[in-house]
Amino acid sequence: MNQSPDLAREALIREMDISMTIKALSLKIMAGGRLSPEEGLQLYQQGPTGLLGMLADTIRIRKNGNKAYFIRNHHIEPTNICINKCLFCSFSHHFSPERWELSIEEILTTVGTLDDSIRELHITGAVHPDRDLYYYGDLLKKIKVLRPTLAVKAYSAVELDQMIRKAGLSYSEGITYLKSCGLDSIPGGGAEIFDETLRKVICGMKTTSTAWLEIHETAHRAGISSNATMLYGHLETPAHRIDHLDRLRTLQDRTLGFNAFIPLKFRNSNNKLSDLQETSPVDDMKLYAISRIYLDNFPHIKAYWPAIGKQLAGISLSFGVDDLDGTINDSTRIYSLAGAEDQNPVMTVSEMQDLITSANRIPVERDAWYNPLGS
Ligand code: V47
Repeated sequence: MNQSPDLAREALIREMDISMTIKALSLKIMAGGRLSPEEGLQLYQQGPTGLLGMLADTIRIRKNGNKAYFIRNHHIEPTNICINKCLFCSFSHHFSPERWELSIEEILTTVGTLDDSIRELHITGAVHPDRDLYYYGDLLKKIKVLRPTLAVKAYSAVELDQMIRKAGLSYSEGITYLKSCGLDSIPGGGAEIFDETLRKVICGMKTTSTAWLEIHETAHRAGISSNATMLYGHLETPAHRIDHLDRLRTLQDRTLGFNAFIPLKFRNSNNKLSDLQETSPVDDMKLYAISRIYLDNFPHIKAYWPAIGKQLAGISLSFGVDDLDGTINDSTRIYSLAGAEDQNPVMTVSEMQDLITSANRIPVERDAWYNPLGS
């Protein structure tokens, strides 16, 4: 008699040569249970990568079936001039040979050239000392006049923190204002690592962890959804990673406002942490898997392929990932400056579809809210 895939996987877990603790935790996940931070750390540190991949895959199927999403999108990075001095950053002008500052007119010229099939504009960059809330609000308004149906995902919590505080407003007032200008959602950048001691070391001048979480919570309550990220592979420990995931899961329990979690692999070129070795692909996949397992209330786990390369992004579809971000069209510099494989990140739609199909998933083009688009 044919067993259901879940029963077959449970039987396999019972047969595996692993400790009783890891077996019990694995069966708990198969039964739909939630891991405590201690259990999450145990499974992450002691569970074999293949087992974690299988558990993550089970959760992925339950949440998203065999679909793997992608979006046609474009990035705008308005400036690389930054008040922060993060050790991992290869983007800000302190370390880059060139500094840039796009004017609103220059950004609008780019937006005007975008093909109608582009669904989402991702605007993020550095924290410029002179630009303010009204400048960025004005930019949103003008984009919406030019392209009313283009979804705008803009300004990380770090950028929002600076512009809203500078305007003397509360987070709620600032976000409500930006929403009235056309803000649709918020990207997940600036989360880095939430542990306060380590955060002080790698990005001590940046928005605090508490403020990052508060800004996202405020946005969710204002009807603006967002993403979450974690920068991993620098000085953090497995316990720091689980702590980061736990703070996100706790917030998501309250608001359900996060769409996707995106693990961001630290790349070591052209920054103050360049002597650190990068994580191995196996470490990367194990982290993707534990993220899918631990964040049981996040609908999507996204692989940002410019950060890890196309090949590994394809493999990540077997470690809990159901979203490959976008076509991008060579519009971001954050990862090329940090030494990523694709110095000019572009993925055509057919390349994306082939990558997804070759991982035995069904490619689904989506809009900014994960609604599938008609084929
Ligand atoms: O916050 C900076 C990271 C982030 C490096 O929400 C680095 O859909 C690795 O948040 N090595 C910005 N990472 C990018 C970001 C993002 C990207 C794609 C999609 C979304 C989304 C958000 O990039 C920063 C930081 O964590 N970063 N420097 C580096 N050397």
